[in-house]
Amino acid sequence: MKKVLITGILGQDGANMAEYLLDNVALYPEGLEVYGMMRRTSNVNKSNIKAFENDPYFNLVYGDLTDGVSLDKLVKEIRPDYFINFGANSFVGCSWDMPLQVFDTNTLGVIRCLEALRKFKPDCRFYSAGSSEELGDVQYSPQDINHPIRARSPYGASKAASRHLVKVYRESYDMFAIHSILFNHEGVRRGEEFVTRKISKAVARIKLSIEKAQKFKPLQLGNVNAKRDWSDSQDFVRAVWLMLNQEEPKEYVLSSNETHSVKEFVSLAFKYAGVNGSWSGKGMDEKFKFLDTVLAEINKDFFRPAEVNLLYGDSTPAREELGWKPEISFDKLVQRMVHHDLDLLNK
Ligand code: NDP
Ligand code: GDR
Repeated sequence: MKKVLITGILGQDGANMAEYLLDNVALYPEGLEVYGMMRRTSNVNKSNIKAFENDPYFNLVYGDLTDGVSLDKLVKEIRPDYFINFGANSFVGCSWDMPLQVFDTNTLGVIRCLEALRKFKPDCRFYSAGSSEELGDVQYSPQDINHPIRARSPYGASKAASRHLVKVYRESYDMFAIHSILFNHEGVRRGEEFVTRKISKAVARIKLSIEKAQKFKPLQLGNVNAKRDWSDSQDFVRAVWLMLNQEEPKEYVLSSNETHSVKEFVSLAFKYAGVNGSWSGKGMDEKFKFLDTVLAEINKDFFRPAEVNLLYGDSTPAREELGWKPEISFDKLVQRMVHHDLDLLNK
């Protein structure tokens, strides 16, 4: 029986990873059991795991990346064959407001996972999610695994530090431990404060208001000229599993190999909701409008103290060496997110 322990199970990637493995249990004749770790909160939101929470091969367990005792206990009791660390404070925007908490979770949390494995299950294969935010003010495009670390946020710095730690444990203790550079990835399980989900939810709300001839507040955004390399999380979890099952622990970039602006995402989202509009104006006066109706506008509250202006990845090695191929295009991703949020509102 292969046992997989996943942190961040209530988040986007943790839930998608668990669902992918549970959907493919039949591929593992020796058996596969998934353990999803959640932290204790007063008001738990289990919406991302609703589809598989009662699966016989799934177990929900408590633990916290800021608490090494809980991680030691889980590793000792479960004795996982794979440990996938998707748990993090993953919102770049808040990382200037709580840098210590971000480092505690994202960096010390990774040491705590590695220490638990080193002490109690050193042959377990460990994966920790790294980020294109580590690359920061990029020096060349597209960015590959050799791009220098130039983080622009406490979040980016916390992930960069964790990358070094994973390398140190891999080389010092001969552990199968990898960290990979993940460019942005989204989907219908995406948290609502991230820009793609914020847009798809607002577009659905505005579409419904227009249909009902009701007043609405335009979508409020920060830097709409930022460019990101957006993929679907469901494509990425397949690649993470391939990475964990390579012979040698090699690290990769995962990306769509395309870059699009926040503005493009907004235009496409309204298009898939059947709402016409276009961008006009400059700087703080930039607006997305249909005739005189403002659908989206700029709000200074959503700007960051420092911005990563352009992310554009090169995942050719992952495609060639792992045989991974993303299946969901940028257009399809936007369409799925908008249609999902329209369906939620129409329920
Ligand atoms: P989410 O924010 O959706 O999920 C993160 C999860 O981590 C949440 O469920 C959260 O719990 C949990 N968590 C937070 N703090 C702790 C803690 N102290 N102990 C245990 N669990 C904790 O992120 P994603 O799923 O999108 O991302 C997964 C990983 O990939 C993260 O490490 C992220 O930084 C990284 N990443 C993501 C990218 C993306 O575009 N999605 C790109 C690059 C990297 P709760 O639900 O209770 O808040
Ligand atoms: P990011 O994602 O910071 O790239 O981190 P986010 O969706 O928050 O921002 C993307 C870009 O959009 C700009 N932006 C806004 N962002 C938000 N959240 N809200 C707004 O209103 C808004 N307006 C413009 C941002 O400034 C930024 O340029 C994500 C997270 O998943 C990280 O965990 C992960 O490591 C990186 O992707 C790769």
